[in-house]
Amino acid sequence: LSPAASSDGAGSERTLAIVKPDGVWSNHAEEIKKIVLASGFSILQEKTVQLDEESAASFYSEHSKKKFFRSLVQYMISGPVLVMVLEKENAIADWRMLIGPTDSNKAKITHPRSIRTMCGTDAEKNCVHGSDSDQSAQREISFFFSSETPGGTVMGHDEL
Ligand code: IDP
Repeated sequence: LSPAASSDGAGSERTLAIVKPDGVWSNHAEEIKKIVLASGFSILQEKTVQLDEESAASFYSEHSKKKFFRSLVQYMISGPVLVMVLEKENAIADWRMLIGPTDSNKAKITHPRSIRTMCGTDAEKNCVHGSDSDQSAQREISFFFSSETPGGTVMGHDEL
């Protein structure tokens, strides 16, 4: 397994999924993993991590100029997150489709069966993350899995 590669070149693709702190606290992680597996994804790697401020800010650095950035970082460090590398054909788009739109309140209207409808609260506390492109997937998988998580504490590690 090469964690930096999001595709093995044989039609299957990798993406990074995160159950964010609100999803972990509300006990949705196991249910989300069942949905992942029932939807045909393989979970290649997974771990539970308590991010610190610096690493959460680095993960979301593309949003550093946004008004919601500080709040987003505080949200992401408010508790442990479950990070998973998912693999299947078309994994990036299919996982984004399963989680639904960014704003959980919009998801409730437009994507009633999405994961963000199930466990998200609003535009910030939306329960789950999914890489938005092949480039993001490669960066995000490397961020969490190519070495020790920068500035975070690994609470559980389960390499499948
Ligand atoms: P995505 O997670 O659906 O790809 P992005 O636009 O990349 O959405 O935003 C990253 C994260 O920042 C979101 O998942 C959400 O937690 C938070 N966020 C995005 N837009 C807003 C907003 O308008 N207000 C508060 N938080 C937001």
